[in-house]
Amino acid sequence: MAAICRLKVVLSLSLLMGLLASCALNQQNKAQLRAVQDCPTCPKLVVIPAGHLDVGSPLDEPDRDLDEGPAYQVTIAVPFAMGATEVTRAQFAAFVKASGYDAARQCMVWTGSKIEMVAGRSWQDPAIPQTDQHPVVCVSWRDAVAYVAWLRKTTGKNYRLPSNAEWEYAARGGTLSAYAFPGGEGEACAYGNIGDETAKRDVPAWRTASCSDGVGLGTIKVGSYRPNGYGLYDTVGNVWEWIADCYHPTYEGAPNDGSAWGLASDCGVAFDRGGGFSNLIQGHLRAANRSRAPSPDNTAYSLGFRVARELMPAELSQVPSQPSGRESGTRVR
Ligand SMILES: [Ca+2]
Ligand SMILES: [Ca+2]
Repeated sequence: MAAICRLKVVLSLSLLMGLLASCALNQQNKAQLRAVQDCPTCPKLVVIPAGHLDVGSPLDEPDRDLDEGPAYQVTIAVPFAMGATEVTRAQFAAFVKASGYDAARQCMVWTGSKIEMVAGRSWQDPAIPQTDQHPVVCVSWRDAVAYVAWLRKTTGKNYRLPSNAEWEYAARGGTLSAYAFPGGEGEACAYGNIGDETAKRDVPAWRTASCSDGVGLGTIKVGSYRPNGYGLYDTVGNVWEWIADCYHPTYEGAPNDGSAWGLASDCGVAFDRGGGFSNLIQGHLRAANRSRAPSPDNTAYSLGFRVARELMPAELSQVPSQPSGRESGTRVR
């Protein structure tokens, strides 16, 4: 009888140790889902935590535009994934090769004295030197939407363009200041390829930031500068990025759940975020700034996009819990 009891104790201890080991493994797995990539040519994604943010700029922010207000609180209730970088030429080329998609064949480019629409310019020939690892440019909103639709079809995962609220929330990376990086505009050159003193050498008449990022008139390989607090690269500069939403001239009536406020194709007016290598006005590098595009068919040599994707239930269960305070993006009112 005593032997049987000892056996029970040993078995119970083994069971307990097994459960503890299982719990530890689950904790380890939970801590692992910070990045996702669904195929070798798919964009690398990083997990953006749930949280909340006052989207838009406060009334006293220098250089603010009217379309950045009124600031309103958004709650991102569920973590989601977002491209760590802008979509590259190689990634877009994989889509075109597999699908036969016919992308835009005209583009706004610098022609030596001004920026103008030029027939025949395209993502393959955007009038600036590029490698496969540079961001794809000269793609319209419709081209970007076609790309994410193809990703949905080939991966079975819910890819889409980021909503305006998602983009600003993710691009801020937990910051609340006018610029989503420390030190103000003079430090922007550490975080992205912007209209800088290098660009001024290419086009002396341009107004530029007072720092040097080493790149003049053109793009650079994605991920070349410091990431933000969520691990996103080039949310400052390199290329502007298409947003899913319809453009509204103010935020009056915008949804509070982080979803897109209609689609650009619904209203015929699109917009983009983050500034680019050729945009030199201080205001464009602010986290709340957005740039209206007359049509979803617009294209420009400094305009590309990044993707967003909803996380699957099994992935959501592995998202690590949020460090205290990082999710909060509400300004003191
Ligand atoms: Ca630059
Ligand atoms: Ca960018």
